[in-house]
Amino acid sequence: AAPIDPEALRQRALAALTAARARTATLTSCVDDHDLTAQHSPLMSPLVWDLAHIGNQEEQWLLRAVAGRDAIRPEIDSLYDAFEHPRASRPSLPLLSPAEARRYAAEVRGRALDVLESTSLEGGPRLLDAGFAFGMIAQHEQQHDETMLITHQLRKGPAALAAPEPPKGSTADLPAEVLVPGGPFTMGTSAEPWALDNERPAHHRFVPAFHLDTTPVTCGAYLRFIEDGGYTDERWWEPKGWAMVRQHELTAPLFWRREGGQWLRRRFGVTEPVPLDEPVLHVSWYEADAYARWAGRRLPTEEEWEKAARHDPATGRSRRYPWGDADPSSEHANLGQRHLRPAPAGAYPAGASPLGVRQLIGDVWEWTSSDFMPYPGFVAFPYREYSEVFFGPDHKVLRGGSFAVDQVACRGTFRNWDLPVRRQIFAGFRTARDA
Ligand code: AVJ
Ligand code: FE
Repeated sequence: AAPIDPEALRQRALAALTAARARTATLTSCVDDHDLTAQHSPLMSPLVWDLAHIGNQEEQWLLRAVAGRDAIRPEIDSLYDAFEHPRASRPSLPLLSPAEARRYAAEVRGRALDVLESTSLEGGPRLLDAGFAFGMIAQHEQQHDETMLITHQLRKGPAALAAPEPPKGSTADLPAEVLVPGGPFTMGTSAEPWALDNERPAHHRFVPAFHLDTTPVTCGAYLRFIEDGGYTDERWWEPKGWAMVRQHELTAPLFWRREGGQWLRRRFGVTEPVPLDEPVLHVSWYEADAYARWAGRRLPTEEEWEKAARHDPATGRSRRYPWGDADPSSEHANLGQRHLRPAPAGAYPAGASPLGVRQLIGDVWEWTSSDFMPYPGFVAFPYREYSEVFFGPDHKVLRGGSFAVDQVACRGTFRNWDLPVRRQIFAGFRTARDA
């Protein structure tokens, strides 16, 4: 790939940081101070914690690590260290108030932009190469913007956020599944300048032929699983998933409820009939896995997902996105909290892969069958706590990003992970079968 002009990189970093802060501002100004400091779920931090944590990470990496500055408020570091305090305990910490957190994040940002202006993005230390540290911090803020949107979804009370409807879509003229031919492909990347450590390095994998759903599984399809007694039939469930279903008496995805013979779901403070043509959302890995088994299918592996998303059969090359190497536009994918819900299955024809797979990027995170493991040649960078400490059989990989993810933190190689019991994240799935 051609080297990127340093001035263009600087502009790209500035744009990514600015977009992230605009989203953070919306998510932390649409509710009052009570809602910013309250704990809306033991699974989540108070919104004001995310806000100051965003500023603190930016200070640690852009002001201290890159520019060698002293800490602005060294006494707050431990409050905003995600490993020191579990989420449920964060409301009882002496956190910065909403006004203090805003002031702190703004002060850090002002100084960080000075650093961006005065720092060379060519060569130099690896942390700065191609503006990596700035890209990493923009991604970090956008990841917390997704986390904060999850907190908003868990918050009781009337809607505080609004967005236009996503584009329409239909599966009427689409095949149910696509055959991905067997053969090698290049997984991961060594070229994408802002790719995080767990996406690296590029390496070859042989993937046998398989069939993959053209679109994510819809609420309508998932409803057939429910109505066929899926939640009461132990045959479909992994033992730990079955135990979860029994213990919590699960009968449907999170935020669904049945009333007067109708399935309703609550979405950002608004209750509506379950939209049958929309990808199902708020299911755990265990539910996705059980649905797939009920359907006589299975979840795709992570490498199957990435091959479907990136492999170009015409050239044998792995591309950045299903549609090619171009950055995502609003024609390609439902990203960036532009719409606060997934688009119907079959939307975004311009975002299809060469084989015709739709909506791999955006809409809903897609559970894969794979454990979160390092690629051969993995090197933790720049800190072990981003990825390395999470590797192992406890976490399952999710791919493709949701409507809540910004494009800076979403690409064909991007890997997300979570515990298989998690349901509050914006996750759905699609299914596969051996060819
Ligand atoms: C990659 C989404 C699992 O939110 O725990 C944010 C991202 N890491 N701050 C998370 C992250 C540090 C991470 N996930
Ligand atoms: Fe973080």
